[in-house]
Order: sequence, then structure tokens, then C-alpha cells
Amino acid sequence: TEDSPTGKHVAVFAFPFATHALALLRLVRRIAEASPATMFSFLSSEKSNLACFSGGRRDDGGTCPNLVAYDVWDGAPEGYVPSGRNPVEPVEIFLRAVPGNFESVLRAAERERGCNITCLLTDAFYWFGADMARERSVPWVPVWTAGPSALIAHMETDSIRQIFGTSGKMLDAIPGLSAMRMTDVPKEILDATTPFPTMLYRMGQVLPQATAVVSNSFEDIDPIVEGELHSKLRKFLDVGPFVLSPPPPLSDEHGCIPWLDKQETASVVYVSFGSMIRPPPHEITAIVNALDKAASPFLWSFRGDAQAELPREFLERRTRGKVVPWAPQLHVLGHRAVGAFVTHCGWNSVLESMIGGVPMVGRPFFGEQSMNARAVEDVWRIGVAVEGGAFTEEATADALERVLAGEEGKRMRERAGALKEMALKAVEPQGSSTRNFKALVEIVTG
Ligand code: U2F
Repeated sequence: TEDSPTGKHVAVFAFPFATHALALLRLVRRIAEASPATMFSFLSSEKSNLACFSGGRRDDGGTCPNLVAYDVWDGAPEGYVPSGRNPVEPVEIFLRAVPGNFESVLRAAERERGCNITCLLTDAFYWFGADMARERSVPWVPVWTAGPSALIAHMETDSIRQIFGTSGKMLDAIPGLSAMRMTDVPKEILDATTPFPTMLYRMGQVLPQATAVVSNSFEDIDPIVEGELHSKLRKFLDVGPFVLSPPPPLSDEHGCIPWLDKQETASVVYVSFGSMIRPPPHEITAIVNALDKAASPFLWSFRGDAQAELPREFLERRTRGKVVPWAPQLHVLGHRAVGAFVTHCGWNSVLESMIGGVPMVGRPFFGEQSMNARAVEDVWRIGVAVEGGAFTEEATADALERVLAGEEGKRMRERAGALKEMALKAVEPQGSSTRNFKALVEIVTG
């Protein structure tokens, strides 16, 4: 048991999949450092906490003594082994355990730390945060880690379904979504029968009740979308890109940076599909053939077994290409040698590409990635989506050619450079994200 000198105790509920918990922890550490007299209890699954906190510790090892992690049940029965057939299975099992698993551990954390919570900060997915915070008369502050236009889409799900039902193709009837097409909408919005889409729907319904919604973005990124979010929510706080505050130290065990140092400026194609996605074999083959055709050097962060899944001759062309199981992506995209990023358009990847000033070739897979890809192509014009929605040799080679070569590629690079300046400016001491972060600290700990 410990006492908070101020009686302030913030509970944080993380979503223990993909990069969500780590992104939230990054933000929470900053808040905890800014408010050392406030206690923070970070609740996530055991597996997620083990990945986020080094060495199996449950406190922050001295850097943030006021931050303690607690494990919540992941919903899986004793001895459960994921079938692997359905990647969302562990998520669905987890969602069956909420909110009870959070509720019980929260009470335990309150007892252990001798202080009831004074604020609830959650992954935005957790719609139940609205009720829980209301019952306890504390602010609810949800954190959205994905692209901003999807937030509007989730709040406007009923209207989108109506337009879909009347065979509309464009979403220009919905303020903030004029750049989007019906095909860009996360499929969960149109099919809400399973637990994950149901969660997103409920989230969209309750977000306007939140004290403030926090976003991993920056104010100047898209005035139309931003304006709409400001009008829909009680308070909308862009405090991103999270990854810049502070940037992670370079960890390059596969030697990506020395390899890039040997390449010509803006010549290398970097290929990566985030933390989970593995394109199907025929699309892998299409990428391999397109890279051969482009004859550009490439760096590929490959999920899966590269030796088994990529042709041997391709792997042996070491002077022209490098395949690694993990790359220090922020630093890779910031390297002068990288000329294009082949990406699934996960939000962190899009932001990191902007920060590096690198144009993208987008191949969205699920969730809000299609909306991000549309914005990359049509709003910011810093990349292209692969024609036809999936990698074919021809479509991929065309996209690479457009992004890497000629006037079009050059203009994309210039526009990406302008966005990079905006992102860097936002996190400067006088920048908008810094100002919003201070407002967030006030709300959470005030
Ligand atoms: C989900 O996306 P992912 O987590 O799969 O993908 P990103 O948002 O692009 O984040 C991947 C992160 O992993 C890092 C990379 C990004 O910060 O720098 N990384 C790396 O360092 N090295 C590698 O070799 C490969 C990746 C979801 F699928 C999306 O739709 C959402 O937009 C996203 C955010 O909520 O979460």
C-alpha cells in the first residue's frame, strides 16, 4: 500500500493486441512523468504486460515509480491454445471477459494502492469506460490510436449503413468524410454481428460523452476531418505523433541502417505490413516480381518464415536487397536512402512515413486501413494505393514506378516533406500537440 500525496489515481485500460498497449503506455509514461505525485495503474493482459514492461517487472523500474502494471484475465480457459485459423479469435475471447476482468482488477488496484481512482483513461475501443466513469463520477478519457477519419465513421455508423442500403458509393453526405468512398469504410461498420464490430459500434455511440478524446495525430494533418471531430466531441486532443515524444532509441540488430548507408539517396523500397499482417502467397510473389522489375534496392521486414516463403534466388541477391524479421522502422523511414514505403497503411506506419517524408504504396488489409490509404492518395497526395486493391505484379510495379520516378514521385516527396515539417512542429515546445498534451495532463491529473 502506498499513498498518493495528492489523492490522485488514474486507471489505464489497455487493449492487449497489436501495437495498442505499447502506444498507450508510451503516452501514459509521459503523463506519469509530468505528474509524479499522481498514481497510475496500467491494466492489460499478462502477455501484453510482459511485452510492454521489460524483465517481467510490474513497475516501471525507476523511470516512472508512480506507474504500476496489473494483469487482467485474457478470457481464455486454462490451457487454451489459439487455433491459429482465426487471428481475431484471441480478441473475441478477450472481449467476452470485459468489463468484468477490468472491474475486479481495478478494485484490487484501488485497495492495494489505498486510493480510489480519480480518472479513467482507456483505449477508445472500451465503450464500457463511459458507464464505469459515470458510476464513479470521474472523467473518462478514451485514447484513439488509429487514423482520425475512422473515428468519424464509427460515430456515423448508422448514417453510413443507411447510405450503403440505398446503394450510395460516396460518403460526401457525411461531414468530414467527403474524400472517402463506401469501399473505404471499415468492413466492421457494415457487418456488425461479431464481437469486434459490436465493440466499435458501441464505441461510436458513447465517444461524444467522453470528457476528452485523445488522438495519435496532429492538428494540421487534415483540417476537414479535424474540424468535424472538434464539433462532434466534447474535447478532441491531438497529442501525436506519439512516437516523437520521445523517439525510441535505435535498436538495429539486423544491420538495416549500415546497409542503407551504402545505398543511393531515395532509391530503396522499404516493405512492411506492421505487426500482424502476412499477405497471401500469391501477393508475396507479386511483390517479389515487381521488385525485380523495378530493379530498385529493397529492405523487407518480413513476418513469417522468409526462407520458406520467398524464392531462394531473391533472398540471395544480397547486394540489392535485404530481408529481415524486424526493422527499426522509424529510423529506416527517416534514412535518406529510402525512396518508397510499401505498406498496409496501419496508422503508425502512415505517421512514420510522413515523419520520414517518404511516399507510400498502400495495400490496406482491414479496419480503417482503407480510409488511411484513401487519405494518403487523395487528401495528402503522398502516395498511391495499389490498383485493384491487392498486389499483382503489374499493379505493384506501376505503383512503385509512379512513387519512385519522375515528376509525380518528386511532388509526392515534396508534399510528404511538408507534412513532416508540420508533424515535427506540432511536438516542439510551442507546438499544438505539446499544448494539447498539457491540457490532457490537466484533465487526467487535475
Ligand atoms: C494496427 O496496426 P499495426 O500495429 O499492425 O500497424 P501500424 O499501426 O503500422 O504499427 C506498426 C508499428 O510497428 C513498427 C512500426 C509501427 O510503429 O514502426 N514496426 C517496426 O518497428 N519494425 C517492423 O519491422 C515492423 C513494424 C491496425 F491493424 C491498424 O489498422 C491501426 O491503424 C493500428 C493503430 O491502431 O493498429
